[in-house]
Amino acid sequence: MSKNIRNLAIIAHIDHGKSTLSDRIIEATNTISSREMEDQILDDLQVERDHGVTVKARAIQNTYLADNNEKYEINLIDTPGHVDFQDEVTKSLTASDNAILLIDATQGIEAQTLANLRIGKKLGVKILPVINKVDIAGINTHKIETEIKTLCPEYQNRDILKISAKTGVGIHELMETVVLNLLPPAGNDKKNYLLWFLTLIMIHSKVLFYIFELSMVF
Ligand SMILES: Nc1nc2c(ncn2[C@@H]2O[C@H](COP(=O)(O)OP(=O)(O)OP(=O)(O)O)[C@@H](O)[C@H]2O)c(=O)[nH]1
Ligand SMILES: [Mg+2]
Repeated sequence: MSKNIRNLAIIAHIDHGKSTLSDRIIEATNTISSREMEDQILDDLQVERDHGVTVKARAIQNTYLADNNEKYEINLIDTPGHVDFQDEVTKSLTASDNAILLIDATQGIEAQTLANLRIGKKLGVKILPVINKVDIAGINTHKIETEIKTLCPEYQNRDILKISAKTGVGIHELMETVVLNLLPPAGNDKKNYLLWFLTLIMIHSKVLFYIFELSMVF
């Protein structure tokens, strides 16, 4: 039943914490045991681990037991933030009904924040803006919140979620917001699954090409 499915991409400027947030979501859903868990676990290509940069979107299916005692399937895609890999973001958003737009509290709105938000809106994806890295001392989120509300007027009268993907602060509230406020897939279940898996195949088929490209870049 698609009512308890959330197809979700995490989008952001480079280094704003998408892969770290993916780790926390994987933990919150017990998808991978704590023994097997490691930082930025979805960045499994050697080149990604060497440089701390995501180059290839990754999808992972998680089951979340919400406070209302219902189970939700959270199909999560961690996308790259580097402008060279924007194609991956577009494909990921095509398969998603929702996107977490993650904003680093120390950096604010940046070029890829805006570019990815534009793609998401164009594709009709529901955007959930979230401010990350609130564990860092001395940050002031007021200006970022005002900017977010200008870019996403639907949040004008709502609090913007603030989290630390590193320490886990705010992750439970984020998970509950995902299941309560974000959208289930519209329409036919079989068609949705087909689209999801086709997108995964497309994403994975590009990996060899990216490894080749990166060997030229780094
Ligand atoms: N202090 C602090 N650091 C964080 C937080 N979230 C992520 N980081 C750090 O920020 C850096 C980048 O994190 P990533 O999760 O790799 O960022 P990303 O958005 O996936 O990066 P790309 O995929 O390359 O765009 C790492 O050093 C993380 O440890 C946070 O909440 N607080
Ligand atoms: Mg990443």
